[in-house]
Formats: sequence, C-alpha cells, structure tokens
Amino acid sequence: MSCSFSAVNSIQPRSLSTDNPSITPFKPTPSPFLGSTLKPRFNSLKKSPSASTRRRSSIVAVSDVVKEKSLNFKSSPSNLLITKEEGLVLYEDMVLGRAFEDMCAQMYYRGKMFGFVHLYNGQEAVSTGCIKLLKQEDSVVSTYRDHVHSLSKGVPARQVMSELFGKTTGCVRGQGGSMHMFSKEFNVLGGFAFIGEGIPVATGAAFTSRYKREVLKEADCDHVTMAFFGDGTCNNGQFFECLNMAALWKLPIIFVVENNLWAIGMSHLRATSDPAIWKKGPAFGMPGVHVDGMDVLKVREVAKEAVERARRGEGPTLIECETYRFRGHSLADPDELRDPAEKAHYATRDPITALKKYMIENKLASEAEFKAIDKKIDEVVEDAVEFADASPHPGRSQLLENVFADPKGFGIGPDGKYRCEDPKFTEGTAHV
Ligand SMILES: Cc1ncc(C[n+]2csc(CCOP(=O)(O)OP(=O)(O)O)c2C)c(N)n1
Ligand SMILES: [Mg+2]
Repeated sequence: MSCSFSAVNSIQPRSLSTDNPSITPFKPTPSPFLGSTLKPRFNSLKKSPSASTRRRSSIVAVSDVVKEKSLNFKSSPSNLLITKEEGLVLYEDMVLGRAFEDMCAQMYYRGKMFGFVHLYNGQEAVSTGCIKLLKQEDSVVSTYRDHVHSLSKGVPARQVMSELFGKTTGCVRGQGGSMHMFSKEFNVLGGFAFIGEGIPVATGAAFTSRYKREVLKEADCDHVTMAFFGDGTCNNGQFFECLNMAALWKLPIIFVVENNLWAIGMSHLRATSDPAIWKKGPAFGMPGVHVDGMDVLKVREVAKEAVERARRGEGPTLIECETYRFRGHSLADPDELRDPAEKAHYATRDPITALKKYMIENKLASEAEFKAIDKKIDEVVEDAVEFADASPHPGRSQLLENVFADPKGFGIGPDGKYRCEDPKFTEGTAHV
C-alpha cells in the first residue's frame, strides 16, 4: 500500500497577472493523486525558492508522526500499528458500513426508500479510521453521505435503516430520511443536504466545548468535533470561513476532507486551482495533512494525532483523505462519466481487503475470525431491514413537528387544526 504524506508548508501569495515571471505556461504534469487519470488543467505556479525559504511555517506536520511510526514498523515487524482487538474493531466497522450500504441499494431499488440516497462504498477507511477514535460525547457532523458515519459513531443499524424507510423507529422518527441522520444520544449532529452546511454547525459545536471548559469552568469537557465533507465542498465559502474561526479561537475540531476526486460529475482537478486541499490548513495557521484514505491504519494514525491535539487544547487540524467511491454519486446516478481505468485502479485498493491482508500477513487474525465477523454483520443488517419493515409509519400530524417555519397559516388552519389532517390537504400535489 503506498501512501503520500506531504509535510506542512506555506505558499507565498502571488499576483496572477500574465507578466508575472512566476507563472509558467501549462505543461501536463503527472497527477498528484494516486489513481486519477486526469491531469490538472490550469496554469501551475512555479515555486520560487527564495519565497519559500523566506516564509517557512512553524507548524509541525501531523504526518511526521505517522512517517516515523511506519518507518519503525518496516524495521521492526513487532511494532505494529494496531493490536488484534483494535484491528478486528476496525474490520467489523468497515464491513458493517459496506454491508449496510449494499443492502440500502437493494432496498432502494425495491422501493422501500424515497428521495436521493448517496452510498459510501469505498470510503469506509475514512469513517472507521477517524470516528472509532472518538468518545460518545464527541460530535460528528456529516453530509448527505451520512449512513456510515452514523453507524461508526454508534447509532444502531436498526435506527439508521428505519430512518431510511421513513419509519417512526428511525433515529429522526422517519422525518429526516437518508440525508438527515441525527442522534442526540450519539452526538451525530446531522447529515446535511446542502454542501458545506455542516461545517459551521461543527465549528459551533467545537466552540461550545471550548466555552464550557473555559467560561463555564467544566474542566473535564475535552470533547472534540469531527466535520466530514467532500473535495467539491472545499471550494465553498463556509469551508474557508470556518477554518479561519477555528484557527483563530483554537477550537477542538478536525476537518476531514473525503477527497474522492469527484463532485458528482466534476473532477476535482478540473474545478480547483490548487488540488492539494491539505495546504489550506497551514494558510490559516493549522496543520494540514494528506493521507491515503484507502488505508484505515494510516487514516487512524493521523486522526489520532489530530484528536489528541484538539483534546490538549492546541486547536484544529485539516486532514485530507484521498479516497474513492465505488458507486455513482447517488443511486440515481448511472456513473458513466468516470474513466473505467480509474475505477479499476481504486477497486484494487479496497480498504477492507487491504486491512484483512495486513492482519493475516502479520498473524493478527485468521480467515475464520474474519468469516465470523462477516456472518455476524450479515445478521445485523438483515435484522435492521426486518425491524425497519415491521415498524410503523409516522402519523401525518408529525409532518410539521420540528419545522422552523411558523405553522400558523401554513400548517395550522384558522380552526387550530393541522391542515395536513384535512383529507384534501395534498389534493392536486404530489403524494406526500
Ligand atoms: C450549496 C449546494 N450547492 C450545490 C449542491 C448540489 N450538490 C450536491 S452533491 C454536490 C457535489 C459535492 O461533492 P463533494 O463535496 O466532493 O462530495 P461527494 O459527493 O464527492 O462526497 C453538489 C454540487 C448542494 N447540495 N448544495
Ligand atoms: Mg467528492
């Protein structure tokens, strides 16, 4: 398994005028990404040695810690990155994520779910490698690709599947659906359908932790927040605004970019002036690291360092995980835009197969132990479907509960009754 770790450094701001000698005409260069078949499209900025030596960042790279550990590992196989128990937890969580999503696809095509459903297949090492390090009190903020983040955080598969089926036993009582997982108990602060929408929510949660500790004097409040979002989202304003505030206030937050190289059908390399997202961390005064997101052990190592930094009160970290989704953007996407060679490349780097291989080669577990976990997870997922199927649908009156808009005049009629209870409420509109 290869992995590209890049040291944290800083970039000199430059003018983009054409007479600037630091701009070179576009020359195709090898892609900085492990398996993308596309090349960056825009003019590249030539590095000025004098500029880079003039302004070195004093921030320590999280990646150095990992580099050191993996070097130790090569020279001494006894110094493994995980114990048997830890490895089996990671394996089980990734298998749960994969099996759950495969089942979602089946249920969606059988008409059990409505709306858009975005699956996480291929990206499991990111969710597992990061979230399995957290405590229940720590928070996770997700996107519309949120089922697996919720499972990793501990939300029972029954509750996630029921939510997808729109049933009252779902984690949002059937009111959220695929893109809006939430759990107060497990501190999953939401899946968000608008891209970038969750980043300020996560920043607010991290602010709360610091406020509790320093203003309300709750000394034991060392909660951290992880915000997950994609490469495409990093070109949105909230991302930059929140990096700024998090660094300014040294918030206990980890920004985890799941760079799967695509934003629906738009290649990251076509849409982004500098595709190395991790570099934006140091620009705001926080460490940035690029890690192989198909390798759960490497993700876990960088995330561990970032979580510890956050708990110590040393502020935020930006982690860019290079990953890949094995399916289309959503279940409605025929996935015809991505190059088959690129898909084939990442298929060979399946994070579940890779962890299994690592553990077997290092005699941490046997084939029989993996089979037993696979079987257990099959049963968990089957049970989740049966539970969701047998659960009741919410009553129509629930439709307007927890809605921010004032329901008077909209949801509640002049007689004080819910308009949706009127049998003619949806007449002439699509079935609600
Ligand atoms: C504010 C906003 N603009 C546009 C969209 C439409 N949209 C849905 S997904 C998506 C691409 C996001 O890509 P990325 O951040 O890379 O996440 P991925 O789907 O790859 O996980 C876009 C533009 C949206 N949901 N919200
Ligand atoms: Mg993406």
